[in-house]
Amino acid sequence: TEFVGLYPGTFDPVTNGHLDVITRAARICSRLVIGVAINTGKGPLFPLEERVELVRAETASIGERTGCVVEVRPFEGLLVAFAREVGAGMIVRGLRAVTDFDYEFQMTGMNRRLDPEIETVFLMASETHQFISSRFVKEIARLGGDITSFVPKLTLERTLARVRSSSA
Ligand code: COD
Repeated sequence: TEFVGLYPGTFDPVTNGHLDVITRAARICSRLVIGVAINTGKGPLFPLEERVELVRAETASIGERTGCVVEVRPFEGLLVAFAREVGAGMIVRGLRAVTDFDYEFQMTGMNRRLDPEIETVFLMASETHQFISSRFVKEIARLGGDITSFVPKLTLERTLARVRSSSA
């Protein structure tokens, strides 16, 4: 039987922390949909199309390595509605230290109220990737710091290009 998971996020940009969670999720799902949210509220550095393109490129080999069918799709609107649309019974979230807890706790509770049949599960990244956040990756890049160990290769190039063009 199919076991479909949905991993939603802003992915602005995708980091090694996200890839770690995606790899773990791919090992426990037969199909994994990675939902890239429009999320205009966060004022993203990358337009939606490029966030989708980067997540696609950086996750291309994960499906082959795990045997899971990995799909990357943009979405707008309610997360639980998108989960239903793609047939996912499980929402996957990554959990970092205590700071993530309050936000994730509220989100899980609200989503459960909206659709009690969809479970949210939390996965932890490895110790090397646990502390990475898209927000700090962008800040460090803007300030001229080295982000090579935080993001995959194509994303690194694109982030540096974006930061350069936005400060010019
Ligand atoms: N280690 C482990 N996990 C990590 C790491 C790391 N280093 N970095 C990120 N993660 C996890 C995050 O905790 C999160 O679970 C996931 O990876 C994605 O992270 P982001 O930052 O790209 O995504 P978010 O948190 O901005 O995504 C928010 C959503 C888009 C899911 C949310 O806004 C949403 O559901 N929007 C749709 C509208 C909706 O339904 N709203 C009501 C919600 S109750």
